[in-house]
Amino acid sequence: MRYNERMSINWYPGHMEKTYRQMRDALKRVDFVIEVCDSRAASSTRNPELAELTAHKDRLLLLNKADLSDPSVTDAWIRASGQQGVLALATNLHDPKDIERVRKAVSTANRERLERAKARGYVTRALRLMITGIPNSGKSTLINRLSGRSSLKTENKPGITRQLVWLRAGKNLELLDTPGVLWPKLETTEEQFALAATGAIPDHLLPLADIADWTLQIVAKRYPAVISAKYGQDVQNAAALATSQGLVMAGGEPDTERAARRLLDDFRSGRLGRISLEHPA
Ligand SMILES: Nc1nc2c(ncn2[C@@H]2O[C@H](COP(=O)(O)OP(=O)(O)OP(=O)(O)O)[C@@H](O)[C@H]2O)c(=O)[nH]1
Ligand SMILES: [Mg+2]
Repeated sequence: MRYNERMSINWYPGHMEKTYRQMRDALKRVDFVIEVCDSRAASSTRNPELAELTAHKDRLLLLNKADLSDPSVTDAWIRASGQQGVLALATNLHDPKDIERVRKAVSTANRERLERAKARGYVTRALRLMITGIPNSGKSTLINRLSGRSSLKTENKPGITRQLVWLRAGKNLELLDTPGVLWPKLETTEEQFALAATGAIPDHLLPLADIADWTLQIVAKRYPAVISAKYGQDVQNAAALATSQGLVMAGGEPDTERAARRLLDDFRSGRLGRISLEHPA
């Protein structure tokens, strides 16, 4: 079955609905929120319901996986976020320097909180920091890095964390890991494919060849030289890629599925170069 433009995906497992309720409750005790999105698709990988839920809190946005996205586009997203009043940082969570930058931003927010508390004569306590974001954006990785331990399970597939978990990091910081949450209905084709291409929703929700075709089309439009440089030929879709790469099935038919998998693996691992699928308006 090929994808029909009017189809909308409904991937809203029960734990996501429960997570919203638990987050709303936990927010009463939270001082600061970090939202983690994917810098390769910094519009589709931000959940508007989370922005609404945390609007009254001090917030920081991480444009994560910045090692895989186009640096100039990521800079443009940082500026766009600043104009909307939300401080944003581009991060590669596997780079200790970036973890240090996040730590500094959190310390600055904490200092302001402590000064406010002191002025009112309150006894100060550890900063309570909630990490939010859509599935597979890097939330648990961030907490593992900030706490210097690997207590949380992380994996390059969506839906790994299923429960809210508080962790202590030293005497000044408490961290709350949350399961990735989406919204009940993904409405637009662009949004669905951007989430699929970046691995925020499971691959089986859409035909793999369609995810690859969409990705190829965006890459060709925004980075015209990349496809021919990588595969030796310009190809418009997964079927053509299969033919050009000699990926054929037993009967001689092009193995579109294998070609789609190869293209997506190359994109997701950065072997196509640093690519941003979405640019600010
Ligand atoms: N290349 C790259 N990979 C990253 C970065 N940050 C996290 N990852 C990888 O992204 C994958 C997902 O990370 P997790 O920390 O499990 O993501 P999560 O947001 O907790 O996901 P859920 O629990 O499913 O919501 C893992 O394979 C991480 O190693 C980054 O900055 N760059
Ligand atoms: Mg997680």
